[in-house]
Amino acid sequence: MTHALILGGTADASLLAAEIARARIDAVYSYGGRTRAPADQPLPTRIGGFGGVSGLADYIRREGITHVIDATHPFAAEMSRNAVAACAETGIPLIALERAPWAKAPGDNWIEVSEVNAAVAALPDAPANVFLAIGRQHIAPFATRPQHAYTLRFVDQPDAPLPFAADVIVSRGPFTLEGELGMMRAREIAWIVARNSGGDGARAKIDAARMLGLPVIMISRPELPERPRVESVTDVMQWLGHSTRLGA
Ligand code: 3Y8
Ligand code: NAP
Repeated sequence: MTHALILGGTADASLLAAEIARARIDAVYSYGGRTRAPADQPLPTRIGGFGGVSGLADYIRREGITHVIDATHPFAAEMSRNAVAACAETGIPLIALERAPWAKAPGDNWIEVSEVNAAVAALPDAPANVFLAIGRQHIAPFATRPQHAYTLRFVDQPDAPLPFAADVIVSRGPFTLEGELGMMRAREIAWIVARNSGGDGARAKIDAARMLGLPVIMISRPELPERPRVESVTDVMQWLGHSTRLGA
């Protein structure tokens, strides 16, 4: 009997939850509790960390989880690493639903860097209007470059002082090309810092930057351990159906 755990928190995870609910497959959806009011899901939902690898392994055993789908974000590296370790420990099958990275298109002006400190170093010395489209958790390193006028974008209103003076847009996306173009023009944005999240929910800023001829400092994804990986909800449903057919 299938009882799947979806490690969620992305648009793809929401699409998967809808499909699993439609197929009446028994599953639970999991959020990390990063945002104040995460989107409702058509499945029983839990919110908050498990307590590391051991906490997740205990959860899997206690709840009788038969399949784990890691549909988190490519930058949710700790959750993904924990899922690999906990599924190895418990012997429960794991699959990752992970969208492909954005590929540079003709006309893109990307400066590709490996992590956020390199992104800070890639900014110009001369003061500029900089759009940091990397959320809330990893902005502190930009405090070493206070000469810039920063625009940030958060899902929720900040509940603590910012590490540097900045203007905050509160919006949870997905974002539109028109909206991104309007915002960048109105704020005379000259630089964008982004993470190569892939997917459609955040790519409008990349297309807007290309149209406006703006440089994008693109932070590449963290390394993740080897695990079975698919890019479509259909492939996950087949994986579930296949394992279910074998009575796994
Ligand atoms: C809590 C669930 C849906 C899901 C929407 C996707 C698309 C919009 C684009 C920009 C980039 C960013 C950020 C972003 C996007 C989707 C998707 C995506 C980027 C929600 C959500 C949760 C989170 C957590 C949040 C992080 C933050 C990252 C904002 C819900 C809305 C910047 C990633 O305040 C915080 O602590 C926010 C933390 C992790 C990265 C960061 O470090 O700040 N996502 N985002 C999930 C949980 O608790 O488990 O609230 O409903 C989900 C979505 N965010 O149903 O349509 O699928 O990618 N999320 C990045 O760098 O790309 C915004 O502004 O251009
Ligand atoms: P992370 O740094 O990889 O994870 C840190 C810890 O948060 C994990 O070890 C786990 O705590 C807990 N956690 C994370 N995701 C969880 C989930 N779905 N269910 C239960 N616990 C979870 O994670 P993150 O980058 O902060 O991402 C958090 C959430 O936001 C994820 O759901 C992710 O899909 C979503 N999201 C992230 C980004 C991004 O840019 N990182 C973008 C869009 C959406 P324990 O160790 O205690 O189990």
